[in-house]
Amino acid sequence: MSLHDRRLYLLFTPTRCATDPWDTLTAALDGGVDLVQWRTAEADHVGFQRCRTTCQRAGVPLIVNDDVMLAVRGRADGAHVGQDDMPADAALRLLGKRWLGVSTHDLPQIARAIAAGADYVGFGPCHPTTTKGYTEGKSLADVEAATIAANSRRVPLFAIGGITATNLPALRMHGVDRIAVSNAILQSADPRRAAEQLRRLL
Ligand code: TZP
Repeated sequence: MSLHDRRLYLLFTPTRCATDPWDTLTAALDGGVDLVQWRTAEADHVGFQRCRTTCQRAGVPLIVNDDVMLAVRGRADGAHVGQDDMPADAALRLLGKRWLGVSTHDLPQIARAIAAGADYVGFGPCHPTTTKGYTEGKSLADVEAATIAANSRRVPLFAIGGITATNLPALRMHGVDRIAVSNAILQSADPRRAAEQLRRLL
C-alpha cells in the first residue's frame, strides 16, 4: 500500500488518551487507522520505540511530527512539519526517500508545499479544536478548494481539525476523502469502534 491508499491518519499523543495509550493505539489500528503520527511535546524515546514496534506489527507507516532527525535516526517512514518548523526543502534533504508531510492553511501554502516536494499535505483546521486551540474552522468552500488543488497535483490531502463522525459526512460531500484526527479516537472510551466508524464514513 502506498501513501495514496492511506485514509485514516491518527495523531498519536500518549498523554491525550482517555484510556491506556498503548491499548488505545492497538485498538485504533485494529479499527482501521492506516497511518500514525508520533506527536509529543517532550522527547520520549522509549515511547517512540514502542509506538514504532506497534505500528510495524500492524503494517502501518509511522510519521514523526516536527522532529525530522528523530524520523531519520528512529527509522520512521517520514516526518511532518508545520509552517513554523523546518522548511520543507531542508527537511526533504535530511529525509532522503522518507515521506514529508506539511501542515497547510490556505491555497498558497498548499502550492508551496507541493512545489517543495511534500508527499502529502494536511489542511485545516476544518473545525474548532482544543487539540491546537483553534477557535474557528475553515468554510466548507475553502476545504473543497483545498481538496481540488491537491487532487489536481495528485498529492494526498488529509483534512484535519475537530473532525468527528458527526461532521465528517459534510466534509465528504465537499471532496474530503482522507482525514487526520486526534481527539475523535484518543478521547473515545472505545477507540476501536471510533476508528471503525470514521473508516466507514470515509
Ligand atoms: N493541526 C490542525 S488542527 C490539529 C492539528 C495538529 C489538531 C487535530 O486534532 P483533533 O483532536 O482531531 O482536532
